[in-house]
Amino acid sequence: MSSNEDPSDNLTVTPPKTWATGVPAVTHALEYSLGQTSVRRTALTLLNINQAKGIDCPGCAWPEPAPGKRHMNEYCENGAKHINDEATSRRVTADFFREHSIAELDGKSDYWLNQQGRLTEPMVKRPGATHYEPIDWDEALGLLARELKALASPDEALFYVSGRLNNEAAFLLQLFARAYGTNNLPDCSNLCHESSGAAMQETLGTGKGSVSLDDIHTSDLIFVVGQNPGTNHPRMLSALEETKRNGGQVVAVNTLPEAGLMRFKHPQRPRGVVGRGTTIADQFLHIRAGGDLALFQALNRLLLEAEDAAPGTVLDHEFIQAHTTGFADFAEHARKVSWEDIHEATGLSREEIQAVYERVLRSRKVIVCWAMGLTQHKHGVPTIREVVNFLMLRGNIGRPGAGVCPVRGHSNVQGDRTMGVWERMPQRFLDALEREFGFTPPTRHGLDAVNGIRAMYEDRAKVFLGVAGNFVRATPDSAVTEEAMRKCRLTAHISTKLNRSHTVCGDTALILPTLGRSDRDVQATGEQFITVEDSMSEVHASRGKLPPASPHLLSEVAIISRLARRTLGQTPALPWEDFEADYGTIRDRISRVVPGFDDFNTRVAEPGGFRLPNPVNSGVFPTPSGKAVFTCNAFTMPDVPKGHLLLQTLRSHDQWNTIPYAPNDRYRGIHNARRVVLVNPADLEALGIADRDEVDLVSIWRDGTERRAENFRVVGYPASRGSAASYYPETNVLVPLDSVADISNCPTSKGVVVRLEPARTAG
Ligand SMILES: Nc1nc2c(c(=O)[nH]1)N[C@H]1C(S)=C(S)[C@@H](COP(=O)(O)OP(=O)(O)OC[C@H]3O[C@@H](n4cnc5c(=O)[nH]c(N)nc54)[C@H](O)[C@@H]3O)O[C@H]1N2
Ligand SMILES: Nc1nc2c(c(=O)[nH]1)N[C@H]1C(S)=C(S)[C@@H](COP(=O)(O)OP(=O)(O)OC[C@H]3O[C@@H](n4cnc5c(=O)[nH]c(N)nc54)[C@H](O)[C@@H]3O)O[C@H]1N2
Ligand code: SF4
Ligand SMILES: [Mo]
Repeated sequence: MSSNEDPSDNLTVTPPKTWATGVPAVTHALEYSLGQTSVRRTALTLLNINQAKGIDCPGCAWPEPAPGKRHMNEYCENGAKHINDEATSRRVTADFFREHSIAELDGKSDYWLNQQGRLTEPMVKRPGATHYEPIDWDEALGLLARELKALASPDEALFYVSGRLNNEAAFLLQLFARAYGTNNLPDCSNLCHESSGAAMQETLGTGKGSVSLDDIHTSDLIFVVGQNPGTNHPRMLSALEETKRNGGQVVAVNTLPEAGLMRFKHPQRPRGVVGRGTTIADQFLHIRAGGDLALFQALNRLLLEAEDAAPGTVLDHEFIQAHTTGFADFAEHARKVSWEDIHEATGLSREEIQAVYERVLRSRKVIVCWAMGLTQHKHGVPTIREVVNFLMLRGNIGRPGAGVCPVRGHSNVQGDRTMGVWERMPQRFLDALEREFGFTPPTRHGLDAVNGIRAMYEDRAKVFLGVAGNFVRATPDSAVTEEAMRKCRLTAHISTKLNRSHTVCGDTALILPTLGRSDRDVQATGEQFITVEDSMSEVHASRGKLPPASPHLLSEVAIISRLARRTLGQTPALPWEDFEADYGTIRDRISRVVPGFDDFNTRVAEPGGFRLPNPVNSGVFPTPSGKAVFTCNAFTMPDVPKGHLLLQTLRSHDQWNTIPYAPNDRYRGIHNARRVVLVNPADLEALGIADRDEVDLVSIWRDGTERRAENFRVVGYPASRGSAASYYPETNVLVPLDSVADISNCPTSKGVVVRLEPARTAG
């Protein structure tokens, strides 16, 4: 893949930062925004972002404070970059596709493709053609409908959704897929928080987090585990600052000493501009990669032993008795874990763990927040189950200031699931669809992202429709995935910007350009708004403010409605035309199908919207037994042969998922290069590799296939011993398709066994 990258190997390295945000953040945000668009459009987007009647930030899923408590600038550096990357004034036109063949575009970097600007009209690549050519909407959707109808079975089609898609369009897409006859609805959650959902569904009976922003503010102790909020959820730092101001404490657990976990300078407060800022982590645990299960098991053992020594003083027996099952087996299991193994797995000393444990004992209200550092490991699900055990021991579920907090990625990734985008929606949801729309949805579970790739590779799936993402670059084993896509009869993408999924395509390919969050959306009945659900289950409206990027764009709702009509026909039960004309009619349907959405149209009109109830906060655990479940989680350590490292593939500060904005990672001190691998200097010495050596990353896997990512610069960095870190998506080529988390099937993007070899070719 090296030909796809920018020749930007002008790597300079500065010491990692020990604080996040502050004034440089504002400067960088404005620099990127003004590089994309005018002062006027930048001002329009930034004044409206995250305001009660404005545009929901298209970045991450961190919630906004209640309407009365919002700042005038309720956004972060990266939120400003994300929205102006969409609001860019640059345009990709039919001329552009005439000038550049698909092969030529495929040779360009992900960065370059994105920098070309907004897509402006529908395009088609016909079988055997070398270029995309213009096609009108009618013909494009007719073509797609014809291909869908020609399949031997609806299960030969895949409908991929990423978390930028709004609720209304997501509801329609799953409705269309199921009315057409398949549950093949892979989504970006399959690659992201699937392990969280799997672990919490089993133990708590619900896949969603239980805490609100108020809980964060009033908690006594917050764990931030396997997460880099300074880059990926920047306004979480303002929330943690408030926790600290209210006397709460923070423990950060990470394989890297991320700047945002250390100290935060609020860019919009005088103290943040001139002062030293706020210390975020009271204690930092520099854990070994994959060691978190052992850490929480160790804390659980200490709590159980303390209870043995002074019965009735440590555990919340009332909670355990009233609301849980499986305690005795769990306790017996957790008591057996040995300190030797814990030390080996975590790299932490007994004293460090003891100090955390004492903080836990002093705290009445504890929250654990986590993200990809837990979910994308082979034992991600058991690790999160052990986190649930830990919280339940002292009754830290379902009361104010306490609970589980999986911090979601995309702004509406949680909402898309609520709307039914999941290959295995429960039967009660399918029954509700049947009651409302009068057809019987298929009950056989559909394909997730990894199984979808297998199906395309093995010619079992032939038509792929992707909405709001970049499937080819988001998924593992790039060589395999690319071949799988190229085998399809038809690949189609509803997108705002050009990306690799448009250049790696099937026999026929369609680019269906659409409105973004920031664009005004006017339909037959007038101006429309859409809705989203954030990481804390707050549902609210978002209204685009800018003139659409092109007069030829259709909204996602319009594209999906028209496609559905072309494929299935318009019936009184499925009035696609009405849905397109008035999104309020979609919300009426949602209110009758999806629990918690009664009176949707009225309630979402309130400033700030409404919060979906989480049953665990009312002491209800919708598991089969009606109780929360303690689990026994086998103690696992990643198996890394001598001379190898456990590589994590993560985000730099200057990218949105598969899309790099610039080759910089300011907080980690990496400038002008993305093909770098961060390794502990002591590991480098043991491996006989020098700082700045040029290496290939070679991943080893049981199938014997050699997966290689070429020409990376080694940077000595305080990564925990035995681990390494490189950016995604350049390293996806190294993640074997079969290397997935147990139970959740999430690719192990944070646990890839690699060795560093001297570069085969000069970069
Ligand atoms: N600016 C920006 N914001 C984003 C995104 C983006 O691309 N850019 N993406 C969005 C999306 S979709 C998501 S899912 C989130 C992702 O948010 P994060 O999960 O913060 O994203 P990653 O960059 O993958 O970082 C993983 C973190 O886990 C740590 N880690 C890795 N392995 C381990 C381990 O074994 N144990 C522990 N304790 N820590 C470990 C890494 O050092 C790193 O700090 O961000 C969202 N927000
Ligand atoms: N190795 C490795 N792989 C990973 C990860 C990792 O940490 N390591 N993280 C995984 C995670 S957590 C996730 S969530 C996935 C992300 O995977 P995806 O969500 O599939 O990827 P994105 O990069 O967010 O998709 C970007 C594209 O979305 C389109 N887009 C943007 N806004 C809109 C919009 O409003 N409407 C429409 N229709 N299109 C829009 C644009 O065309 C843009 O090019 O990647 C996963 N892959
Ligand atoms: S924290 Fe997330 S949602 Fe908030 S402004 Fe930043 S990127 Fe947007
Ligand atoms: Mo994600």
